[in-house]
Amino acid sequence: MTMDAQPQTTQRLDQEARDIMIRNDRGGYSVPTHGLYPYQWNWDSAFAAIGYAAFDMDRAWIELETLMAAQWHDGMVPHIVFHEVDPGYFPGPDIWGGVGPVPSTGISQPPVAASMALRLWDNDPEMGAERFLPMFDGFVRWHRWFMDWRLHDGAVCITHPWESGRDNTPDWDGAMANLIPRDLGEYQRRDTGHVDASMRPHKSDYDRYLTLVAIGHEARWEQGALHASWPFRVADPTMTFILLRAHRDLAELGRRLGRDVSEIESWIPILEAGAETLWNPELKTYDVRDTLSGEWSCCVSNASFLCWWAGIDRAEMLPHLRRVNRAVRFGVPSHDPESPAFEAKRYWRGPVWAMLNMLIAEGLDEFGYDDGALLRQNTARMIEENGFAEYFDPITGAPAGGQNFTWTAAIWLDWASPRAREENRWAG
Ligand code: 9WN
Repeated sequence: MTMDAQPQTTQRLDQEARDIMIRNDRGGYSVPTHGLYPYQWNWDSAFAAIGYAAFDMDRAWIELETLMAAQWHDGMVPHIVFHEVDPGYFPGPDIWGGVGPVPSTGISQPPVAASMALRLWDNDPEMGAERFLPMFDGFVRWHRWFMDWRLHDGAVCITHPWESGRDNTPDWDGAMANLIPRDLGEYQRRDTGHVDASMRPHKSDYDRYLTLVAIGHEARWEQGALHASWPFRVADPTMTFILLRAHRDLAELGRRLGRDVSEIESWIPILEAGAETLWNPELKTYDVRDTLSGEWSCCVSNASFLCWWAGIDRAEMLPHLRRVNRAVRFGVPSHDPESPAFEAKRYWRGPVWAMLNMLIAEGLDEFGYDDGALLRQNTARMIEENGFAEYFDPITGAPAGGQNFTWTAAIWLDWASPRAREENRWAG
């Protein structure tokens, strides 16, 4: 762990981060990066909003408003909103067949948006009520959609690896192996035209991703029909911890607006109990469980460490965090470096993701652990040395995936930059 950057370095990186966000702004929504991801992604937008808040508060709110405008009739807020068709990304709107008001995918993504909205309000006390009030009911309906369609023993499940945002983590290797892919014929991936294939999921993963999309599309994404027969259903700490925190933050937003928050409050103990069903007693960690086979994944991932963000402090987790971080130069690796499945450059099978670091660190701060401040410094150094990459090799820090990435720039502006820590009351 290292000292903070010099003021000139901070100024230069603050400017660079703002420039990236402005370049990735498509007018009302941000793309995660030019080329590789040409649409609006759900949790990327939530993080983008807090990045904008560092220099353009109005634009920050607009990011969330545009996302919520894509909400489906059943309450779901989609994982990708296809505002303008771009052949550079596959699978596009025709393959997904989303049935919302704007072309979109048929699954959701980790609902960090309410937590980021609370952060916007704290940053913008004068306009917070006015900007959030029109969105409040939509947020409640979205959170209710998770409670209606994604719970298993109180833990939140994903129905597609893309729903968790951690596409190819070893956490679902078992569930993916049990999923029989369809014969999809020839299809052309676009991601490997932008990024080296060694940093991306395998074709066998894509065959399964697309199989799930085809099943959903055929059923017009009608949750009632899909629920019983869906062939991939995995209880996930990412979703469980992030939704639990988001319920707490949405309840706070509702209280500020003078709204009845009893329904939201009633969801909190359900997820608290659900989170404990993700405790793997042998490995002594929060883990993923395949609800179809009942099997544990037996993985320590960066999502395991979101417990503090959710308000849960479990004694065994801190030694795990310190152990995995000791094994790398830049924490938190997305998969345990001591596991044979660890791959330093392959996407969610090892690399470090700055936005998960922020959630982990802030949770640690809230429980008074110095590890949060150390993680912030370590993340800042990783970005100073390696730029605003999509993700990073935890051993060398080498930038990986897409470059000039919106959420890395946003996390820098809101949290990792030494300037942010001085300006923002929430920074550790
Ligand atoms: C599929 C946009 C998204 C992130 C995800 C990340 C990656 C997409 C892909 O990019 O997923 O959703 O095509 O690989 O895994 O977390 O939201 O940045």
